[in-house]
Amino acid sequence: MQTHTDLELIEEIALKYPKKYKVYLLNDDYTSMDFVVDILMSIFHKSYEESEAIMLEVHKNDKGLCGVYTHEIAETKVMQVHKKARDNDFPLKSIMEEE
Ligand code: TYC
Repeated sequence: MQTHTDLELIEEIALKYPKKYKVYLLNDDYTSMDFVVDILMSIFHKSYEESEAIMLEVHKNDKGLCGVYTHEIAETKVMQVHKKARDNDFPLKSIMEEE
């Protein structure tokens, strides 16, 4: 009878449960509050109210969670934040961390 090798089992589990990554915004002294709210609505698809709450959380505590995604999507969100910030001359930073 055909049985699973350990490696096949690991691959099967990895396919079933892909790792997830938390994407955060970081505080700085120069990015405008309105711009951060716009980023949260346009890139992270948050409501205006939720965006304002996350922005204030970052402003007060230096870091705020914007969403949890697979690796490729998290990487894309971070890149989109950096591009939009750069295009608007703001130093806003975003980071991702394995969950
Ligand atoms: N601290 C900024 C200000 O006072 C606002 C801000 C909030 C900046 C969140 C970045 O991720 C951020 N204008």
